[in-house]
Parts: sequence; C-alpha cells; structure tokens
Amino acid sequence: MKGLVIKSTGSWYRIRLDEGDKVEARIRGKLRTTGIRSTNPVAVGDIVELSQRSEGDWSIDDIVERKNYIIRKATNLSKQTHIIAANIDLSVALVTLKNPKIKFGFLDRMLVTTQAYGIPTLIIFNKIDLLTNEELDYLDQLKSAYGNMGYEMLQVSVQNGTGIDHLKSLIQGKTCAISGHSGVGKSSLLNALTGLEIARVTDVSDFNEKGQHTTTFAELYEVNETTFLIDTPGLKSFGLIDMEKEELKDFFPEMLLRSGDCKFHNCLHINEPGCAVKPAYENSDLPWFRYENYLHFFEELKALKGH
Ligand SMILES: Nc1nc2c(ncn2[C@@H]2O[C@H](COP(=O)(O)OP(=O)(O)O)[C@@H](O)[C@H]2O)c(=O)[nH]1
Ligand SMILES: [Mg+2]
Ligand SMILES: [Zn+2]
Repeated sequence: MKGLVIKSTGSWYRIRLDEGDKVEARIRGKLRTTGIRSTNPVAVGDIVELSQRSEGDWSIDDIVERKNYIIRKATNLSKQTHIIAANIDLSVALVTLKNPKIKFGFLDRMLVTTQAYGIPTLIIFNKIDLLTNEELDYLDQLKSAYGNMGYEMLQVSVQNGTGIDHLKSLIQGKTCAISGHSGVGKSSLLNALTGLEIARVTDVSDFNEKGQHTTTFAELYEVNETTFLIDTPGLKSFGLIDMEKEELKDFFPEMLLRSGDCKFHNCLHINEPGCAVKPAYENSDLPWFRYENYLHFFEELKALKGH
C-alpha cells in the first residue's frame, strides 16, 4: 500500500493513506539507499510503500523515487544533509513589506535555491492591509521588477481575506512548500487555507535552550484531497549547498537572460570586460540589491567550498 509522509520525528512517521486515513509507521529493514548522505532517510512529502505487520503496526518498506527534494546542511559544520521536504510542486515565499520589513537577502536566497532545484516559486506579499498608498506604489515597482525576472506574485491580506480565493486557485492540486521569516503570517495563512488551528503549535524554535541549532522537521497539512501545504521551518540555513559558485549566476534568471550578450561565455558578471549583465544593474534596469545579493552568495559559496 502507498502513503504520503505528512510528519516525521526521526524515529516514526505519520502517513496519510490514499483514502485519507492516517497511520503511524516505522522503518525496520534497510531502505534502498537514495544516494544522498542525509540524516533522515524519509522526508515529509515522500510517497512510501507500506505494509501492515499487525493491527496499528506499519512498516515503511520503500520510497517511491522523488521528483525533487530540498535539503540543508544538518549542522553548520557537517557534510551531512537533512532533507527538508520532497515532491514539491510549488514553493511559496511568504514576505511582507512591513511588520516585519522585507528581507531581500532571505527572499533572493530562497529564489536562487528553488531555481536551482527547478521548482516553480510564487512570491506572496502578505499584510497589504497595512500599506499606505505610497507603500502600495513601491509594492507595484517590486512586483514589476520580480515579474520581469519571471516570478509569479500575489498580494494578500490573511487578516481581511484579500487575495485568498485567488491563492486557493493557484495552489489547487499542488503540494506547496511554504517558507517565510517569523512574523510574516505563515501560521495565519496555514490556518486560513486548511481551516485548522495550527498556529503557534508549529512555531518550533530552531534553537534549543542551550542555543544550539536543532533539527526541526517540516510538516505537511491537507487543504483538500489533492492540495497540501508543507510548513518548512528553519530555512535561514537553506540551500546554496549543492552548487558551485560558477553556477550561481544561472539561478538569477535576469542574468541568464542577458548573459548571451557578455563578451565571454563563462562571464561571472563580476569584473570581466564586455559584461552585459553588471551594467544593467548599474544603470538601474535591474534592482541593485539583487546584484549585491549575488555577490554576497558568491562569496558565501567561495568560503563554503574553500576555493
Ligand atoms: N495586519 C495584518 N496582520 C496579520 C496578517 N496576517 C497575519 N497577521 C498578524 O501577524 C502576526 C504574526 O502572524 P503569524 O501567523 O503568527 O506569523 P508567523 O510567525 O509567520 O507564523 C500575528 O499577530 C497575526 O495576527 C495580515 O494580513 N494583516
Ligand atoms: Mg508561525
Ligand atoms: Zn557578464
């Protein structure tokens, strides 16, 4: 029998069977290795093959090949990875212009990562009820900037319901991974979309009492029979681990689009002569903060890989 992994604690898993029943299962034998050095063999979003050993006693026997998965380093130093979630159709980046103020570093990191995984991304601006006309104008500029890069965007207010029906139509039939900084309204949005009261319960901190980084697990919620939301905590240390610094430029769609006009085919758009990309940022055709984030991530990858 097949089932969808909706929760993982590391030792047991909650599984949604095809008819919607939930069971708990354990891994007993050795699972076919996936070739990833991860701390968790099975992740939320995985489709698994199950067998029932006795009443209420289920075993995970196999993992159906993943369409994709997102990972992060298990700890800051280790080479091991932690699979955050698998089989994602849409990545949703939840941000707010204010309360809290948008962090472009976080947004662009997410966008680069999902671009690298080939997962479509929807950027949702929440709390638009709080915005003045001036701020709404600024939002329009931002939307057109990211829109020109090819990203899909939506503005909503979870509080007064603006845009929520539209959002429901965009996610229908999909498994969506939702991430956002604390305070942007992720729990409120999960509640609004699932009709459940899951707020706060899932607000697990990324750090334990000693301030050590702990592994927090994603959790999957059901909107309807075919639509699922995965709450992905701890995405600050998300991504950028699986790529070479020379590849990074390809995950900035606006760079990729213009790179054919650079003098050198392997131009990194940093200080090469005849670069067609850097000038587009310098003369404000493209937002400068995107370029700053590119340089920032580039340095980060350089440090990470040690060359
Ligand atoms: N004004 C306004 N407040 C919101 C909206 N959505 C959520 N909030 C509030 O923002 C705060 C943080 O929300 P929460 O869902 O806990 O955010 P999380 O940390 O991302 O899970 C709460 O006080 C919510 O009531 C919105 O659309 N407009
Ligand atoms: Mg929350
Ligand atoms: Zn260039």
